Amino acid sequence: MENNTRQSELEIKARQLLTERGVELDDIAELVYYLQSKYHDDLTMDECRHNVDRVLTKREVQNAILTGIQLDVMAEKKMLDQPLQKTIDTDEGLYGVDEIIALSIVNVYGSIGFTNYGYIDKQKPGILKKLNDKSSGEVHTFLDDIVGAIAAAASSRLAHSESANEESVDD
Ligand SMILES: [Ca+2]
Repeated sequence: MENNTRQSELEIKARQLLTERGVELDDIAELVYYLQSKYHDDLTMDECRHNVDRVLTKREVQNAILTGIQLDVMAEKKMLDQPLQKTIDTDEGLYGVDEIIALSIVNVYGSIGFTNYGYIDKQKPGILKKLNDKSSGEVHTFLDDIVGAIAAAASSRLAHSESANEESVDD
Protein backbone atom coordinates (compact mmCIF):
# COMPACT_ATOMS: atom_id res chain seq x y z
CA MET A 1 0.00 0.00 0.00
CA GLU A 2 2.66 2.48 1.06
CA ASN A 3 4.67 1.39 -1.93
CA ASN A 4 1.77 2.17 -4.28
CA THR A 5 1.31 5.62 -2.83
CA ARG A 6 4.99 6.37 -3.19
CA GLN A 7 4.98 5.14 -6.78
CA SER A 8 2.10 7.36 -7.79
CA GLU A 9 3.73 10.36 -6.11
CA LEU A 10 6.78 9.60 -8.20
CA GLU A 11 4.65 9.45 -11.34
CA ILE A 12 2.90 12.74 -10.59
CA LYS A 13 6.26 14.41 -9.97
CA ALA A 14 7.80 13.01 -13.16
CA ARG A 15 4.88 14.22 -15.32
CA GLN A 16 4.93 17.61 -13.60
CA LEU A 17 8.66 18.02 -14.20
CA LEU A 18 8.33 17.27 -17.90
CA THR A 19 5.67 19.99 -18.23
CA GLU A 20 7.72 22.46 -16.20
CA ARG A 21 10.67 21.88 -18.51
CA GLY A 22 8.56 22.56 -21.60
CA VAL A 23 7.72 19.03 -22.72
CA GLU A 24 4.06 18.09 -23.16
CA LEU A 25 2.78 14.56 -23.64
CA ASP A 26 1.70 15.59 -27.15
CA ASP A 27 5.26 16.63 -28.03
CA ILE A 28 6.45 13.09 -27.29
CA ALA A 29 3.42 11.58 -29.04
CA GLU A 30 4.42 13.52 -32.16
CA LEU A 31 7.86 11.90 -32.04
CA VAL A 32 6.21 8.48 -31.85
CA TYR A 33 4.09 9.38 -34.86
CA TYR A 34 7.22 10.53 -36.67
CA LEU A 35 8.90 7.18 -35.95
CA GLN A 36 5.97 4.85 -36.57
CA SER A 37 3.56 6.34 -39.14
CA LYS A 38 5.45 4.76 -42.03
CA TYR A 39 4.98 1.27 -40.55
CA HIS A 40 1.34 1.59 -39.46
CA ASP A 41 -1.14 2.74 -42.07
CA ASP A 42 -3.92 3.94 -39.77
CA LEU A 43 -1.80 5.22 -36.92
CA THR A 44 -3.51 8.02 -34.99
CA MET A 45 -2.13 10.61 -32.59
CA ASP A 46 -4.45 9.11 -29.96
CA GLU A 47 -2.64 5.78 -30.18
CA CYS A 48 0.72 7.54 -29.96
CA ARG A 49 -0.46 9.52 -26.95
CA HIS A 50 -1.78 6.36 -25.26
CA ASN A 51 1.54 4.55 -25.66
CA VAL A 52 3.54 7.51 -24.31
CA ASP A 53 1.15 7.63 -21.37
CA ARG A 54 1.76 3.93 -20.60
CA VAL A 55 5.54 4.40 -20.77
CA LEU A 56 5.25 7.18 -18.17
CA THR A 57 3.70 4.72 -15.69
CA LYS A 58 6.98 2.77 -15.53
CA ARG A 59 9.03 3.32 -12.43
CA GLU A 60 12.41 3.15 -14.19
CA VAL A 61 11.19 5.83 -16.59
CA GLN A 62 10.02 8.07 -13.76
CA ASN A 63 13.33 7.68 -11.96
CA ALA A 64 15.28 8.56 -15.11
CA ILE A 65 13.13 11.69 -15.58
CA LEU A 66 13.64 12.83 -11.98
CA THR A 67 17.38 12.22 -11.98
CA GLY A 68 18.11 13.74 -15.38
CA ILE A 69 15.97 16.84 -14.97
CA GLN A 70 17.41 17.47 -11.50
CA LEU A 71 20.92 17.54 -12.95
CA ASP A 72 19.81 19.81 -15.83
CA VAL A 73 18.22 22.26 -13.38
CA MET A 74 21.24 22.27 -11.05
CA ALA A 75 23.51 22.94 -14.01
CA GLU A 76 21.23 25.74 -15.20
CA LYS A 77 21.48 27.33 -11.73
CA LYS A 78 25.29 26.80 -11.74
CA MET A 79 24.99 24.72 -8.57
CA LEU A 80 27.14 21.73 -9.49
CA ASP A 81 30.80 21.29 -8.57
CA GLN A 82 33.41 21.62 -11.28
CA PRO A 83 34.24 20.01 -13.61
CA LEU A 84 30.74 18.47 -13.77
CA GLN A 85 29.11 21.92 -13.89
CA LYS A 86 30.89 22.84 -17.10
CA THR A 87 30.44 19.38 -18.61
CA ILE A 88 26.65 19.40 -18.24
CA ASP A 89 26.19 23.12 -18.82
CA THR A 90 27.98 22.95 -22.18
CA ASP A 91 26.63 19.47 -23.07
CA GLU A 92 30.10 18.10 -23.75
CA GLY A 93 29.99 15.46 -26.46
CA LEU A 94 32.10 12.86 -24.70
CA TYR A 95 30.20 12.93 -21.40
CA GLY A 96 27.78 10.12 -22.31
CA VAL A 97 26.06 9.67 -18.93
CA ASP A 98 22.94 11.40 -20.32
CA GLU A 99 22.73 8.65 -22.92
CA ILE A 100 23.31 5.91 -20.34
CA ILE A 101 20.37 7.17 -18.26
CA ALA A 102 18.22 7.28 -21.42
CA LEU A 103 19.10 3.65 -22.18
CA SER A 104 17.37 2.57 -18.97
CA ILE A 105 14.17 3.78 -20.68
CA VAL A 106 14.84 2.60 -24.23
CA ASN A 107 14.78 -1.12 -23.56
CA VAL A 108 11.72 -1.29 -21.29
CA TYR A 109 9.69 -2.77 -24.18
CA GLY A 110 12.42 -4.70 -25.94
CA SER A 111 15.41 -4.06 -28.12
CA ILE A 112 13.74 -2.40 -31.14
CA GLY A 113 13.58 0.65 -28.90
CA PHE A 114 17.32 0.97 -29.33
CA THR A 115 17.11 1.38 -33.13
CA ASN A 116 14.36 4.00 -32.79
CA TYR A 117 16.37 5.89 -30.20
CA GLY A 118 19.47 6.02 -32.40
CA TYR A 119 17.44 7.22 -35.36
CA ILE A 120 15.52 9.94 -33.58
CA ASP A 121 18.65 11.15 -31.78
CA LYS A 122 20.26 11.77 -35.19
CA GLN A 123 17.20 13.36 -36.86
CA LYS A 124 16.11 15.49 -33.89
CA PRO A 125 12.57 16.27 -35.09
CA GLY A 126 10.03 18.48 -33.27
CA ILE A 127 10.60 18.98 -29.56
CA LEU A 128 14.11 17.49 -29.77
CA LYS A 129 15.22 20.33 -32.01
CA LYS A 130 13.83 22.83 -29.52
CA LEU A 131 15.56 21.14 -26.57
CA ASN A 132 18.86 21.19 -28.44
CA ASP A 133 18.70 24.94 -29.07
CA LYS A 134 21.56 26.13 -26.87
CA SER A 135 20.74 29.84 -27.42
CA SER A 136 17.86 29.68 -24.91
CA GLY A 137 20.19 29.62 -21.87
CA GLU A 138 18.32 26.57 -20.63
CA VAL A 139 20.15 23.31 -19.99
CA HIS A 140 18.55 20.15 -21.42
CA THR A 141 21.59 17.91 -21.60
CA PHE A 142 19.69 15.02 -19.98
CA LEU A 143 16.16 15.88 -21.02
CA ASP A 144 16.70 15.64 -24.78
CA ASP A 145 17.91 12.04 -24.46
CA ILE A 146 15.15 11.16 -21.99
CA VAL A 147 12.44 12.50 -24.29
CA GLY A 148 13.90 10.67 -27.30
CA ALA A 149 14.09 7.50 -25.21
CA ILE A 150 10.46 7.77 -24.06
CA ALA A 151 9.40 8.15 -27.71
CA ALA A 152 11.52 5.14 -28.68
CA ALA A 153 10.07 3.01 -25.88
CA ALA A 154 6.52 4.08 -26.77
CA SER A 155 7.22 3.06 -30.37
CA SER A 156 8.32 -0.39 -29.23
CA ARG A 157 5.24 -0.69 -27.07
CA LEU A 158 3.07 0.25 -30.03
CA ALA A 159 4.70 -2.41 -32.18
CA HIS A 160 4.33 -5.06 -29.45
CA SER A 161 0.72 -4.24 -28.66
CA GLU A 162 -0.23 -4.87 -32.30
CA SER A 163 0.91 -8.46 -32.09
CA ALA A 164 -0.11 -9.11 -28.47
CA ASN A 165 -2.95 -8.48 -26.13
CA GLU A 166 -2.82 -4.76 -25.23
CA GLU A 167 -2.87 -5.38 -21.48
CA SER A 168 -0.20 -8.08 -21.46
CA VAL A 169 2.40 -5.72 -22.90
CA ASP A 170 3.06 -4.04 -19.56
CA ASP A 171 3.56 -7.25 -17.55
CA1 LIG B 1 22.07 15.01 -24.33
